[in-house]
Amino acid sequence: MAGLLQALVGASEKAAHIARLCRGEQPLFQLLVAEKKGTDRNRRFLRDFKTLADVLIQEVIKHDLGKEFPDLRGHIHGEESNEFQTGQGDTVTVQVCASPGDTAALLLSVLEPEREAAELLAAAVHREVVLSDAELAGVELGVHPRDLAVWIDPIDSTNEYIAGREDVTPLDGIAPGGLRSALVLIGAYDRRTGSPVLGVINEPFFQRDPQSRRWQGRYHWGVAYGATRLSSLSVPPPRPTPCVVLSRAEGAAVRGALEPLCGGRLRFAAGAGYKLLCVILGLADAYVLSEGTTFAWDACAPHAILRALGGGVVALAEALRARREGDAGPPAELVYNRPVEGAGGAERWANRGGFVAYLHPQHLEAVLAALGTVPGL
Ligand code: 2IP
Ligand code: CA
Repeated sequence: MAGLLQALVGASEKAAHIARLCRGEQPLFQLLVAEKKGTDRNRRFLRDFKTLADVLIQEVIKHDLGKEFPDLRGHIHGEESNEFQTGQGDTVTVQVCASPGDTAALLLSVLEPEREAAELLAAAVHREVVLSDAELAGVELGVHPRDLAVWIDPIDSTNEYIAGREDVTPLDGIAPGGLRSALVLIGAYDRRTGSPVLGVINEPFFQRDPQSRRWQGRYHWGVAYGATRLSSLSVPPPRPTPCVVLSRAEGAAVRGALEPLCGGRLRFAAGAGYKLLCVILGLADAYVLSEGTTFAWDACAPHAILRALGGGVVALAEALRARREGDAGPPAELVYNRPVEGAGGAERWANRGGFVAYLHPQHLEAVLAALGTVPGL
């Protein structure tokens, strides 16, 4: 099916543009912040935020993909609900309207009295993205949209996006936090098997133009369908001693078990998507997460790219159980079409039991062996 991957990339470019626009308007940005409530709360954070940018970006992606590929309608899911609570306590359903004027009017009901900001945003929502990417234009896929569904994380690492630190120095190429870790993630999975098939990661804040000081982005994509493996990236070589990236929230037992394996090369970074990207780019050899604090929308797109490059994301608790039971076969990968039984809200789509993301199978095996003795895992 020609055009679907290009459409995902185009949607991610539009999303990245909106993400930059919202950060560019500092007084407006303050208005955009609303607190997450109830079951949508990610239990890790005491205060978790969603922004109008988040909600709007998700709706734009849904709208644009659904318009071009009607077979996908009803099968595009995301982290956010499109209900936005205004400072006055009203609920506004954020959506893309028929014209930029109508969209601006809807956005103004949230942003009042910032008319100019609402109009800027509406223009970005209705803008047509033209990609000039010859390699991407040449990709033709043998997969039909009616067999696929989509997970969107409109802005992963929302906390870093809101805090907006621009001066975080990378360590061996890995930024421990800051705007660099805010990413747009769009992944398509096979509706029947739940396997990730197409992935796009967009980095809206990749670097600043030295002259204009404006943020410039970049994107990466991957395809893993049947025997087809394609990516905008090539496979980085494995390090003899692996480098493992972790969340700062990871506990002492996991850190302690992995440290000897890495010869001290444990790295810490914000953002689930960003840590997965570090593995994709070869900045780390594995990303280990021991808890169910990420969701389908965090992992689907990066997972498709990892598969395109010969790696994967395996369910950690399940893999360790299988190894303990003497099963030495390839561990089960995460799937994206199966909600957690008995769970409600965001928890339905939690990656329960954690995961290991890797590029080279020998690193996966080494990580599983190191974690095999950790009590409670
Ligand atoms: C978050 C975000 C966090 C991550 C968490 C994700 O998504 O990526 O940074 O925690 O697991 O669900 P950590 O940084 O400790 O890995 P969002 O920002 O979209 O809520
Ligand atoms: Ca996320």
